[in-house]
Amino acid sequence: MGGDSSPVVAVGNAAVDLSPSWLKNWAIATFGENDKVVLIGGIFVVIALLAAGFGVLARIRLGYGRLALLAFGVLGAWAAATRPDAGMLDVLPSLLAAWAGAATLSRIFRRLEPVENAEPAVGEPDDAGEVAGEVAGEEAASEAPPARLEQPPVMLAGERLRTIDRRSLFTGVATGAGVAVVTGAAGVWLGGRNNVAAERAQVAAELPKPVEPLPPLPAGVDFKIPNLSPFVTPNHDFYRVDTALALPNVDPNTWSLKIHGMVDRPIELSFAELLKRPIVEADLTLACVSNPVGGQYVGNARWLGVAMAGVLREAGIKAGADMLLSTSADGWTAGTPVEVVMDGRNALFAFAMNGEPLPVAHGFPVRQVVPGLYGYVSATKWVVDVNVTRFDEATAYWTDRGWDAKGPIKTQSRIDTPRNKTKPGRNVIAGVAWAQTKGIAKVEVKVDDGPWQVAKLAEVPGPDTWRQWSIEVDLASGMHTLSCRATDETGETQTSNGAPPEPSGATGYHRVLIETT
Ligand SMILES: Nc1nc2c(c(=O)[nH]1)N[C@H]1C(S)=C(S)[C@@H](COP(=O)(O)O)O[C@H]1N2
Ligand SMILES: [Mo]
Repeated sequence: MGGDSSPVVAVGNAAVDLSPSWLKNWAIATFGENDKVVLIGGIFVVIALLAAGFGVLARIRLGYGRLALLAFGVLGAWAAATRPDAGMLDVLPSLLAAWAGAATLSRIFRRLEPVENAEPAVGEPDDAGEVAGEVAGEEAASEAPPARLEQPPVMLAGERLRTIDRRSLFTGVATGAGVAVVTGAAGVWLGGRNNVAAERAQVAAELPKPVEPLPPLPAGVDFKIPNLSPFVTPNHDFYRVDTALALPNVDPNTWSLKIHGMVDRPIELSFAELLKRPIVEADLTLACVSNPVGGQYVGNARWLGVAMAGVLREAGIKAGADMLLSTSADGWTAGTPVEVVMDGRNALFAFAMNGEPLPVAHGFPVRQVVPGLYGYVSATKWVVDVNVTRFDEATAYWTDRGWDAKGPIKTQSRIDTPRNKTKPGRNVIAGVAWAQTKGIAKVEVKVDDGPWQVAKLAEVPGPDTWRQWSIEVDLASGMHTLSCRATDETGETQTSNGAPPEPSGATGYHRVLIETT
């Protein structure tokens, strides 16, 4: 059972999967990392509107309201059961929620006292099956004096006219709300059983040492300029992009990684077995293909992991295989070119990030990190399975949705500061640039239509990380456009041609409009 059996999360996940790529891309671009909050908020709004609609249905006939709730529960259960990591228990929260809703609805309606001698207002709809009762009611009403004025407010509810005793209506609603809170809390508590905080602490206590520990980062990697991205992105600031609404809680004690498909010897590694292999430490910058020019979906960390190439060599990749189709615990997939992983770069099955076990949001207990490739084709979090296959035989999650099958990162640079306002006169302009596996050789900055000026570069531990840059310029008061561009160590300067993220990564120069006052 995964963490996503809550009706809201299950429906949300299904909505994410069923929605067209353009909508997903728009959501990521518009709401950024808040896309999931917006989606879940939207689902709550839809549910509230639906619930109001069910109430109206129940007024016509209580059974209709109950039926609508049940249908909604079945829909939620279907969404939960069709998740890639679903178990039988996952249908329970939706069905229980629907049952609780129907019970609350009945309770509230039972509190509406039948009106003994009121008649329905002319033209108000009533059940066709109640004609006899209606006639009888009309006869009764014609015998006794109309008592409607003395009655509490009347509404048409269920099969009969009922009055609302306000106090019992409120206690009924309050009971329903109480049941919702208690069952919701129980659901959160039950979900919390899957919480892997204790397992993470255990891994932290026994984090293995790398074969060749990296020297501490030289002070020169970081200019320490206010608002300039620090060289090392703290884990809690690291961008997060994934399709998971509820994070997979994967227990390292039961986790295993299967390597199979076009291999000589399929292997399955437990977490303990993985950690017994030679441990590699590496500074690597990860970037998302959805990152617009100047965007924030890029971060740099010091990782601990096991070389993917070593594990794959042990399995023995058969001739003709050109793709590693990796799958996460929640069923997401990425297709990574074999030759890229085997070419000697630091492609890792990583288990630690900046000195601590991977945060759950970043793939605990094990994820892939491949320098030089966008995350969608390489950086599988919560990885459990690698199928060695061929690009002409298999496709992966985002390639099925129109993105390029192979996703080499594009050389990029970004202005971090200033971003909108500054003082006239001498100013420091600073940012980061990245071209993983190639390295950054030069960054240039242009003010308005002036000449390209070469910026100062910070130190870097190697070619796989981003590189800070800075330059001092004089700015007259008024509006200015600042642009930057990077050249990688192969001598190639990033293209000025603008392209959107889809299908293979954004291009163009980052430009910011600055007002000096
Ligand atoms: N299981 C899983 N892994 C995934 C993804 C995902 O949706 N599910 N998204 C990928 C994408 S598109 C990127 S850019 C990176 C982001 O990693 P981060 O969230 O740790 O920054 O994870 C990759 N790994
Ligand atoms: Mo991504």
